[in-house]
Amino acid sequence: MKTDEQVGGEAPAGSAPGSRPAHRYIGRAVKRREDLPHLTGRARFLDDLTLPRLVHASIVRSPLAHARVVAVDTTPALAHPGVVTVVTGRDLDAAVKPIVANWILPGMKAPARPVLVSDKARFVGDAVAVVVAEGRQVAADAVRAVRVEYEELPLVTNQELALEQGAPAVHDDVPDNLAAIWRQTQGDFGAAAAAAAIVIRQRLVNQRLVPSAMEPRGVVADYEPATGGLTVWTTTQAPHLIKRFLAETLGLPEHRIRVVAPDVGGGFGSKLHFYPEEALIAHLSIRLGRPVKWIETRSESFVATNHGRDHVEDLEVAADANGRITGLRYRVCANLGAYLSSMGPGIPTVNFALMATGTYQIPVVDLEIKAVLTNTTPVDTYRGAGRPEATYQIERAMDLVARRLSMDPAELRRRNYVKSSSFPYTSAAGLTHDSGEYEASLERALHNAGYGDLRQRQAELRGEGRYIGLGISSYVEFCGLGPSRLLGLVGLGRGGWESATVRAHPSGQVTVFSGSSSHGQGHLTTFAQIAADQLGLSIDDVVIVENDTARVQFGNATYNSRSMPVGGIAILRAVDGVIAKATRIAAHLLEVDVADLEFSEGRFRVRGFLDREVTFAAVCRQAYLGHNLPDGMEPGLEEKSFYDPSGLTTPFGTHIAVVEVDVETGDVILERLVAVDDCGTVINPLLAAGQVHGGLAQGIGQAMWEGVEYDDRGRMLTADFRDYNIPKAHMMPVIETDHTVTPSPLNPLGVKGLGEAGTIGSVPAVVNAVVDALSPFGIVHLDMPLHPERVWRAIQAAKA
Ligand code: MCN
Repeated sequence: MKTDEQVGGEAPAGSAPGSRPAHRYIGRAVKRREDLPHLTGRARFLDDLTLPRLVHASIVRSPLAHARVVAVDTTPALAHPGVVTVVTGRDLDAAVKPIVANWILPGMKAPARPVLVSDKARFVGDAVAVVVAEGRQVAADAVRAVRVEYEELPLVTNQELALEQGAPAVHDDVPDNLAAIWRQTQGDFGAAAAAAAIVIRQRLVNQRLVPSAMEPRGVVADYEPATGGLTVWTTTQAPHLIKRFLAETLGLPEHRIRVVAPDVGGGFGSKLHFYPEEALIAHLSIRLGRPVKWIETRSESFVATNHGRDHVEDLEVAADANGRITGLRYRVCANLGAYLSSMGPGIPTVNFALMATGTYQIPVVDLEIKAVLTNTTPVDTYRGAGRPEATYQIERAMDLVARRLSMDPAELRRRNYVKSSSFPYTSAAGLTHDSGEYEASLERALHNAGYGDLRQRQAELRGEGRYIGLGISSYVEFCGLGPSRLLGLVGLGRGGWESATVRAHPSGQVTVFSGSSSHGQGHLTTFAQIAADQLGLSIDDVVIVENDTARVQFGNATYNSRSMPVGGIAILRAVDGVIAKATRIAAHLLEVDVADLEFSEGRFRVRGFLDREVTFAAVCRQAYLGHNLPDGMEPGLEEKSFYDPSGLTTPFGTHIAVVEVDVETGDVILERLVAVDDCGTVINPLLAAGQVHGGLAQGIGQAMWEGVEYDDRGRMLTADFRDYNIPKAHMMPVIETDHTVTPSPLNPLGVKGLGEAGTIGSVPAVVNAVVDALSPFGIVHLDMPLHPERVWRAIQAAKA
């Protein structure tokens, strides 16, 4: 591990071709290149797009959580001036295939999702019909004129109730609502528990969350009948995957489809998946021969865009008298909503299970996870996707054990960490951790927080009737989903690679085409840092192109914080290919062997000769002139890579929360959040800190304020920002970020992902802090969100 001050040190100048040159940009706080268009109002979001003859779609959504669709009368809507057409589920059936999950678990029952329902609606917000009109407001008005006759059916929103005998079936072909069971065991938990000094049982709830991206979803589709070409602009994190799913769902030739993600205002995992609206709007454009636009309203977004989390977990943890954890048993019930979204089935099962033991060396794990269908909005990836839920489990478990043994929670963690000499380390949960320094991360966070002093202050303040609390959370997660073979083994129907093409122009400047798809992460800056350093160019000589399947070769997507550890390495490899060819051209021009050349700062020099050199730009020029190339070499200078990583990278860190609880009102004041994160080599500390800040806001939001509630008819009680409480700036604590650097051995840059660290580490830190503050009342656990009423009631109950 290196500390902050050592990050970004200069490598010796003048490296041989193929070795890593000096870092001029990597490790530096280069300002975001993508900000200027945003700050000057020149960014192009989906709704900025307009086309000749554009018509607007608005969707009729079910107001009922479970209902048979008896009849749909479109006549009054069609009579509206300006309405072009109204299409119902029955009109669609033959033309558009239903959407299927992309993550298929063994033995899974996978009911498909119709693009518009024709038989029954399965959640409030399910799409029943669509109105297309000349104007957006006309379409929205005409939606209200579509008369749908429903026969209301019994419903179930809670996953545990959905498993009870006689519960209403969300899908007739899954009568017990149980889509999948994931079981994993290592060792014998019964024996571990029998031999343990203590066994603690605790029920933990990871409530349902709304991802709340700043920009709701939207789609514009434009079909050109003369060529059969279809262009779809969509607010997605995964344009290349959407292209494939569009072809499969609409039965179109994939090579005639172009998908573009314009500027996208955040996604947090919710814009990763193929949604019915993408198929629907594309189909409407084909049907009408006109471009069609659909923009999700904020109210629609609350019900129609995927939710996250929604786990109920029964935890058992066994430990010896010295605080060594000897076994874990989890019984989890996960709510997947009314349909299996693309990655939905794998998040609470595979993703969660791999993280079950956290940063600790725990020999015995016994997991059973039930993935359940209910009459609610589908649940899929939300920043962290399974890893926050698992971290919450294990980090609450650590505090519960520490409390029972009257041990300091920091000390308990020290006793259980995977030791730094043990890497690569394969946990009992089956995850190989590539590198780590868990104890060092803790010590740094304790130091930054001033832990010892805070504990002293806590004791003093208690004497004055004031209750401050300290919460620690040490997390590890996995990033850079791959390799492809692993994804195949766990049933995820896509590759684990990422692609890049590096095109050197005759002038010596470079365009990099990446299959990743930035939607706020700053790839135009960080990817350019990587390419510019490797080529010895100014960052101004590098342009990054993403998000357009017609311009970029192929790609996967931006998710699982994979862009740096997978997409970044694809760029590095393609750059290596360009340098290798350029070196051969340079050797030819200088009439020396390739081995006699060294490449640095954009120049090929003959070793030992100060005046014998040729610039990268001159080589590029010659590559395209083709006048003087080595025999048999093709002109041009462009290379590509489909980089498939050899394993997962495992970033880690420690977050410490400091709270004060007003025991009269139950109000929690989150005073400080101290975060020490380790994502290996940091490409850009400024953007990295921004990523951590954003993630912390969402993690703190879950711990303190956010949560979806349904009424007994399956209607969301928290379906707008008055009732669904995301953190505002003034609600945020002082955030203190720092990092350690433990490079990944799996890639030449030593990078790991970072985009989700904030949501993964912070949630249990905050909950642990509040429970710690209230420990004098005998409170050992509180469910999230920790709003004042819940905290106050717990205090009253404890006092009683
Ligand atoms: N970074 C770095 N050094 C590293 C790793 C990352 O400097 N070793 C910085 C870079 O600025 C990089 C950014 O962090 O551009 C994110 O890189 P990475 O961790 O590889 O994550 P991805 O680019 O693949 O982004 C996905 C991740 C996920 S999964 C969610 S969810 C998420 C997130 O990123 N959603 C976001 N961050 C988001 N940020 C914004 N603004 N909006 C979202 O929707």
